Amino acid sequence: MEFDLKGRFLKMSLNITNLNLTWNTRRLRSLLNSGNLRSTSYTFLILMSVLLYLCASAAEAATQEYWIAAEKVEWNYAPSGQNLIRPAMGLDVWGKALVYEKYRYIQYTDASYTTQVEQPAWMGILGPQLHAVEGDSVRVHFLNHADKPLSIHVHGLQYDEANEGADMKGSGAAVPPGGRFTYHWEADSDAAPGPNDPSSIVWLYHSHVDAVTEVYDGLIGTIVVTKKGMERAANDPRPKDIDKAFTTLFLVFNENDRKIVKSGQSAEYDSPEEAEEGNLKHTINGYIFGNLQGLEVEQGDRVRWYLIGLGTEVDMHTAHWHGQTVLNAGKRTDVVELLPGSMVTVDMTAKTPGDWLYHCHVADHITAGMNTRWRVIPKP
Ligand SMILES: [Cu+2]
Repeated sequence: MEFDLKGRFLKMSLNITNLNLTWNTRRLRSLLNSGNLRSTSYTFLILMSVLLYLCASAAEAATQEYWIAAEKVEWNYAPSGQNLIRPAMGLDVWGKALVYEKYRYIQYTDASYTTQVEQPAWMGILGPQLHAVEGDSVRVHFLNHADKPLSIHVHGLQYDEANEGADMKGSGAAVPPGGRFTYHWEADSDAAPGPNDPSSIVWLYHSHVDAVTEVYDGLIGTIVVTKKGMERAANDPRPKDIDKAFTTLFLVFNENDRKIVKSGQSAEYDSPEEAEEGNLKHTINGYIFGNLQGLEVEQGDRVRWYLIGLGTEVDMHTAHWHGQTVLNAGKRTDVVELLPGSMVTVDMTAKTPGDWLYHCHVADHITAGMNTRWRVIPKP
């Protein structure tokens, strides 16, 4: 079943206009017959204005279309096998097992689901970042390539119950293995940046059949909504007032009782307590101890950071940049608090060249490897 709030609205308007047209053609003829030319011109002008307005609205309303599959993957929390922040300390108990069975959202170019859309390295485990401009419709064609029912539930955008992707409401709430569903969302004004927001804001999407399990599976992505008029071009919904954007997810993946595919070093723990701790992967975008790579900007770049927090009670994170402050809803800081489910968008202009730490400021999380680097390359 397809449901499109905006499409329906436009169709209804056009139908009403058609009725008016019929009515007005008749009226026009009778007016012409009666010789009342002033009224005729007036009616004609109104009619043309309505038609022009409707054509303009139709041209502006874009539909952003995406093809996303859920797939089973092997995920390595530290592909380098090293602690890249403090090499001498190693990966400690968190390095005893590194590769786990996970699920991911993978973007494809079209309905054939044959050509994957490449993602930059810094996105890590995140699913594709979707984009829309305020007023756009979003259609996500979802194919479940995995082995259990999954869904896509989006935050922030407008949808009806059939497109909630959760709560056992219709076939979109649990797409079976091999099944497909097209989600219809509206990036209306309630999904767009508010008065204290920058020109674009970030929203989460994730699987919501068994939401807790599926977040730990890795089925997490984001959608960015740009304020109307701030898009780069008609075919580029990204905001035009920044040079670079990064999205970072702070999440302690709980791998206890999950399936380890391959042992990173030696999965033999000294005690059950150590095993339990070792299976808590304190990640930024699914990587620990500096294994998240590619957060690079040039000196002078206007950089936007979309920050996401997810998880449980241990997931009280404080994202901290060395070397640069950020503007958070008009307030200056270099630490941003993130609770599970948080979505925060902050801006900076990268001033000082350097190889800077970017880490969670919670003491236990620093020890467990929730850290990486972001680099400011000097302008030649
Ligand atoms: Cu933390």
